[in-house]
Amino acid sequence: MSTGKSYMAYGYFFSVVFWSIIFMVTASPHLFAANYYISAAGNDANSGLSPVAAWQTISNVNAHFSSFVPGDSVLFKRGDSFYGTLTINRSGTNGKPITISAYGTGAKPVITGFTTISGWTNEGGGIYSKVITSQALTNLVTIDGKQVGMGRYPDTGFLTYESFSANTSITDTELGNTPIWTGADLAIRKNDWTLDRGTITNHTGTTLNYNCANTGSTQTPASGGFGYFILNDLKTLTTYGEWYHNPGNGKFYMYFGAVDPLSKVVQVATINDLIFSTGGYDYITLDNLNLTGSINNAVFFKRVISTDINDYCKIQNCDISFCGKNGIELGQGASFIVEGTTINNCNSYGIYSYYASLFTIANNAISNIAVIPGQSIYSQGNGGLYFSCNNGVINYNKIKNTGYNGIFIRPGTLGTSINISYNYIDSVCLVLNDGGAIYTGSDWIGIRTIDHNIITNAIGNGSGAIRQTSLSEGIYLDEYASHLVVTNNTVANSGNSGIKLHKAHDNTITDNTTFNCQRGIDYLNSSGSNIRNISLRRNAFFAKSAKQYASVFSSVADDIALFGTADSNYYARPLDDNLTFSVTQPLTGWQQKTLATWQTFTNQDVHSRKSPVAVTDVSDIRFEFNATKAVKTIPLDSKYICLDGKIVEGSITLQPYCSVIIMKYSIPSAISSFTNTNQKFVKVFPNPVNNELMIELKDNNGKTGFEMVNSSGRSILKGSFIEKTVVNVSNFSSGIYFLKIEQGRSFEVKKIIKI
Ligand SMILES: [Ca+2]
Ligand SMILES: [Ca+2]
Repeated sequence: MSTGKSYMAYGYFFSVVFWSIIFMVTASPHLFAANYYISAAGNDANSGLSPVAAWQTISNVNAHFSSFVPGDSVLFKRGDSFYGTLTINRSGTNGKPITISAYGTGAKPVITGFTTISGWTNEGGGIYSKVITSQALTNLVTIDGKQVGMGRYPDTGFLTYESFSANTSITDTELGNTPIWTGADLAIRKNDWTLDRGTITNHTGTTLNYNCANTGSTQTPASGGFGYFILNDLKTLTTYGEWYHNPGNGKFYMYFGAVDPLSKVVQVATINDLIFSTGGYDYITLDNLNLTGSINNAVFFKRVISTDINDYCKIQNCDISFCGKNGIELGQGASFIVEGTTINNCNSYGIYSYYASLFTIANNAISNIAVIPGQSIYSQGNGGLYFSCNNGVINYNKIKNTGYNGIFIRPGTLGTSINISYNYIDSVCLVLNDGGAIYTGSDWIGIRTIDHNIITNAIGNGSGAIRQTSLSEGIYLDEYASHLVVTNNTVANSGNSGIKLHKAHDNTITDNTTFNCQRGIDYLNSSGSNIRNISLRRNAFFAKSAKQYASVFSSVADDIALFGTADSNYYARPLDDNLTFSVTQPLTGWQQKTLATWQTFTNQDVHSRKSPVAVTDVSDIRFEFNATKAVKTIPLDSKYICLDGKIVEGSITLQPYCSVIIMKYSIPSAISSFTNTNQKFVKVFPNPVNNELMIELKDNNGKTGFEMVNSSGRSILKGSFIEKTVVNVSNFSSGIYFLKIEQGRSFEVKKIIKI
């Protein structure tokens, strides 16, 4: 970058003149905690000990860092911006962390790795270039503050390879001899959940040889027929904003076409990591910083060896954005805390950690993670949070727009308690398939609790895959997932299922609601490992469309009835509340079942129910959720009925992280379908009534329920009869009541006046 040289010379000049002063400071470590101030208008020759004697540069902070003592604070001036990597190589202690924070007023101080490009060279053909100084090949570029992906061919979508050889070559019969793509990169979809990156080592005819040394992936494609595209090559620059960085000559190229490059602000990340702990330093706090523009991570606590851990590190109230790899990467550490922090526009993960324990991830907002296909340096995964962990809490986070999973939890070596609760996750699996908003697998020793999360729009993306349709789940307990308690969650609008169990065992699924998912609950035993000991109780699986299933059960063995226990669930599809179960097993093949035939088939779900009412107009179905910490009141435009039959009107209140499904409840003014379909006639008299109300249903031979509801929708009295009954209403206060007479799915409502 152009300012780099003068900056270096300046630093060198002062370092010669003032080195002895600095030496005195560093040579006699101070005993008491101090604040060090850094301002863009400061001077590295200053003491740094007050705002008027502020230092100026990150490199000067780095020069002093190893002499900091526990309790020291490094304070960057608000409103100012600093370029470079702050390197941590010193620990704080319990109660005396080393803190990197802000002073003054205004916007958070910015630590940036961005170089703003000026002085473009016109290369012709709409392409402009600039030699830049960068620590590595960049992986993050913005135009006017908006991220743009690396140049690619084709510009959108995928080419298709018909065949492959191991993890070394693909053959695409449509691929021509020219241009020669040797040296370019390959983004290769190997299966539903993997978009790998490789380097093309040879292009001959229709075959591309490649290696995935950079991602380290050894995965071979699942089959021919998946997609790929080419990137990281100057020849791919054909549409506005596409870029290529040639690390060999340092040239950065961008395609502008007819657009004037001077009219655009182009920023290129040229620093690997912005806050970098070399590994094994404890009690570090990052507070109120704006970290933006890294080739790799904004914050990187490196794991050097298994014992070299980063304990008690804390990141709070920071804004992290535009990271070529992860927002935060924690190699290993205990008692790791990230709170009140925003993380946006990262190519791999918002927060990525392996070997984390006793961590807390709370009240963060994480969005636009790994949404540019092929831009991640990981072969798979890529999403909001990734934790390979032992103990931890993930709550009150908002995660929105992720390429793959929202939250991906893997058990650590101990596998003790993990609590994922009160998170709001929206729009996941925007690039890949076969993932979920909350995804986990593997046997687990402790308990994983997934509680009170709100999940919407697990979309799923099949482009470049053979299966083009969505395979995206709200809560996904994948292979061997065990000892999970999934409770009080809401999942709406999943491309595939609300809750999916794939070869999972020993799990408890209670009090969850799924709405408008292709499959409400989905059990899949795809191979030998059986699903067992699943307790499924008090959930509501609500299919909004007649094309959706409330539940889907598939097994390669005839063991569906052995999957576990189930009861007191709602399997509701009010538009067509009949064959709401899809059941597939070898013995009987694929069958659709009603709740009744499902009950007979499994001997489960004895007290489970369908929708209390039928719905003909889908707009009469209303789904509301509350993904905030405050109680929410929702005004109602009419009377509605809840799944449990309760009538609500005026308004309803929703507790935090809860949801409700209600259906418009119009009281029929005349005789309902009951009379029409059953050719029966209900007689209710006298009306108006004073003491005793007679209800008669001639030639009736089945048990028929009745319910008296007052004018505000409250149920007053319930009972049943066969041909006739007498209801004593003498204690009722005067007014209007509704008498609902119900047999199976048919019902009739009569208006009764009590005098
Ligand atoms: Ca092809
Ligand atoms: Ca292109």
